Amino acid sequence: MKKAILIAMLAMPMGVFAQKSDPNMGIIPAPVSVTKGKGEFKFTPETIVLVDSPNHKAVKFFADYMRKMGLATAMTDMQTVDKKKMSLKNTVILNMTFTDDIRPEGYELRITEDGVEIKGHGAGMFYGIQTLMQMIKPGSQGYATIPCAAIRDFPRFGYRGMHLDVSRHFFDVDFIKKYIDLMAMYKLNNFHWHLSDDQGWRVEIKKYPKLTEVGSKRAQTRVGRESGPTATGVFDNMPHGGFYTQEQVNEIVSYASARYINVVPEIDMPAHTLAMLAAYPELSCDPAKTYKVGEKWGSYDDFLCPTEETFKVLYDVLNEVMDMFPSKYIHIGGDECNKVAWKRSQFCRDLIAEQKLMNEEGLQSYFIAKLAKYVHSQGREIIGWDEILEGGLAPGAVVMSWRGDKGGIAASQLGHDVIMTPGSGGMYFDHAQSKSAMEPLSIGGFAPLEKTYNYNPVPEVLNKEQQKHVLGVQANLWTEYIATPGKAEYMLLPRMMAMSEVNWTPVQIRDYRNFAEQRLPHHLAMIDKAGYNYRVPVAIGA
Ligand code: TNX
Repeated sequence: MKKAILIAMLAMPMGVFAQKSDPNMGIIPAPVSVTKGKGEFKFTPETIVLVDSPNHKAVKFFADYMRKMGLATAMTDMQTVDKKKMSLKNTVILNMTFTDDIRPEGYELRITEDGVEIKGHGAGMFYGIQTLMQMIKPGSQGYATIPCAAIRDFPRFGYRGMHLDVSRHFFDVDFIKKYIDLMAMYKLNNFHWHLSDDQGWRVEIKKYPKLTEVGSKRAQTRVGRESGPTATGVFDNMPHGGFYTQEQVNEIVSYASARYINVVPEIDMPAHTLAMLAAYPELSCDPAKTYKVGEKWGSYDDFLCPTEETFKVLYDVLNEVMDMFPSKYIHIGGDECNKVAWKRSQFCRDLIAEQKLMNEEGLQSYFIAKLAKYVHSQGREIIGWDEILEGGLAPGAVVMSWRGDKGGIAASQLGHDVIMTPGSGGMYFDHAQSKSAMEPLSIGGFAPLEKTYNYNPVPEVLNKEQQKHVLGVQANLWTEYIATPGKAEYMLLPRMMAMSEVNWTPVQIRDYRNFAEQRLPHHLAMIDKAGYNYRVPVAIGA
């Protein structure tokens, strides 16, 4: 049934989707302002592409894309042409040295029958190119058409994030690049890479080789649900592992940077650290115990002990992480610490008394504050999950609000920046997309496309000043029940497109029907052609 709909859809000519009645001309995320023109620009082998900054990375990206599409041969440096002699007909101009006032990351795109011009600096130029790419209708070799329009555009939020958990299941470098490609298409600019957790440590740290030698491998994985009527308690008997070398990390960081995407690394602490303890038990509160990399999901009672020795190791690890990742933000986790190991530990009880902390919550806050202080001393800022509010926020900490909006609200009222990523707001892409029995196994929770689309990231209770602390929105893809690239893409798409619109498009323009009925089919066809898996929304509301 689903397949039949998809085939029928893909069989339709692309033009059908960019109908006249669609005010957004098929573009996702919908631009700030679109004025449709008459007619179209015809791209031919004679079309000249004029650029004022030939070495700029956005230009290089465009050149690559055009080559792949079999269009335009070369980018011509504007300085080298005599403008007086040249007719401006049949040209595409990428203009980065203009004086008009364009918002950060914004662009202007004009398409007439005579030519195309994009104005924008850096990221803005890149996003103008992304929009243009969505509008190009390929013809035969060397030919294409683009409908006439004038578009002015800029994002609603500066932090537009997509997360991926590579600890519960490892995904290789090729997949990470494919993931980043999608983010670029939808104008997302922060890739949150969840590199460590109980079930696997995934990044090479030269000073502590056992983190990957031991911590990146688990002997088996428990399959099926953890609890409830379908819980199995059965293990698959299959070793699972993998990690990224520092070289591979550098490759990913520069691949992302060429697409104006910053990579935010996460080293989750103090809990979710069983893989670390398996490698270095001396970092735990009970070093005599032996620890195994986690083989089942959920939380564990063992995690890092806040000794000076532990902090020394963590600072070393963070040093290597900061060398690999130029990101202003370093994510230190902070979630789901049940404090059990600390309650059992005499050392922790003494530390609580010595530091005059209230209790274990105070200890969590002490722990995060020390990490924050260190990261700040290196000129970076920390992000933590909303549990870092408990026992007091570290100065300058940015909060990721995942347990609803309340953490985000509290943090912005305290004057801290926040990133909204609530499970209850449709931002957990490990949740099921429909209630159909056909959906693959997922962690539980329900996040249909429309819910993601309609999420409001700026709660009304915040006043104007507090609202400014909402840096943007992120969706998370936790991979307990996602073991393959195909399933990851299925869970990601098309919800990521809806999330991109929450991040980019002014609220007044957001319109779910227009998104789902008039624009989405064109995008599903595009990603299908690019080789991605995705869920086909059967009908509106499905
Ligand atoms: C909660 S979100 C977690 C993750 C799980 C996720 C599953 C967060 C900070 N912690 O460890 O993978 O739920 O949805």
